[in-house]
Amino acid sequence: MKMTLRWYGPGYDSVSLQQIRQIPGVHGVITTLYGTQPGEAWEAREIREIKKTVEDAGLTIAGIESVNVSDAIKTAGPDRDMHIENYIKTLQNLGEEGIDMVCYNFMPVFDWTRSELARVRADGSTVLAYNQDVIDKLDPDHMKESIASMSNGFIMPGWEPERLDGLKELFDLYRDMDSDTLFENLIYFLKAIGPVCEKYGIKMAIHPDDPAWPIFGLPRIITGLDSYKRLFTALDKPYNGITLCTGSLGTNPKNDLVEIIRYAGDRIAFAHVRNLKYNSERDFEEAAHLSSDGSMDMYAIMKALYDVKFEGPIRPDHGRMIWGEEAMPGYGLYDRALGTQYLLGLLEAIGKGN
Ligand code: DNO
Repeated sequence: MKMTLRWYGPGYDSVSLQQIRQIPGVHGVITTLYGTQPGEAWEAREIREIKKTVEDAGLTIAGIESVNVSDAIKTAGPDRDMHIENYIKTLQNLGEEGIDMVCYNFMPVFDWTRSELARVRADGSTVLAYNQDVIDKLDPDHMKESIASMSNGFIMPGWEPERLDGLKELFDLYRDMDSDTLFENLIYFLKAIGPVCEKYGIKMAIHPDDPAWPIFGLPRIITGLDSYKRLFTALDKPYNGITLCTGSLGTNPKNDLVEIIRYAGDRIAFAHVRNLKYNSERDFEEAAHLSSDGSMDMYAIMKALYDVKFEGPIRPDHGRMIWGEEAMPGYGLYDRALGTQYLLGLLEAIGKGN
């Protein structure tokens, strides 16, 4: 496994590459061209530039999170094939630079969803949290204001201001869509990008829906073991891989993460490993990576990844905000750095014990 940290790129991230370089065992970053819009092609020049910036700091790009898929592709809108052509160009340009793991999601309208971005825990740290009653009362027409007041001034992935401006239109696009149609659109997309993925050895790593159940009446298709069975049956190709995100799949306590890891095996192209604490059936909050701080067994998760011989990039995920740090919610330096050391410690012990 290659331990990495997500880095949003120059101008977007409060964490520097120089800081990341000093975290023991972290040699790669997961990054993106944050300013690009879904549907447009990434220019070779821009990819080379960010690659050089990362390499000049003594690190490598271990993968991209994300090349976002446009709503036209997700809804089979009029621009679908043009956007797919652009996606293929992007993959080709990434492939030419030796980048071979691309994380993406197929969630309608919203990427991940939380009801709070800074819930205070007993130790004074703050974390992202989710309460179903709050979500049920949220008015999509006023989300822009709610998000702006919660995000410390950072633009968050999937919640870009221009996206929040067009929410009503976006909801309309998905209004009559059922999950079967959304799934068909996913397979259409994956089949179309197959040749370029195979040419460059690129693994596509679909991110699960977060939370792992339908919200705001929108369809959801990647929520647990059955979704993966359906996905791999519909397109049985090595490039059709997944991002094993414990924090997203784990929002549903019925998901057995170890069972999912064992089933998905070498289709796991990327791993996001973090812990959650369930407070009730309708409420959870994010926790430190340490098992005893939340509800998950991180040893069992790391052991399962080790057993399936997972060799791809892995990263700690959302961290708590601690020690007075001001950063994008979930993406500060300190708690994620602690997370890397804990996960690497588990791995060392697992490796030596085998
Ligand atoms: C949130 C992330 C997601 C993820 C995308 C992948 O912090 O886990 O934004 O990057 O869903 O496309």
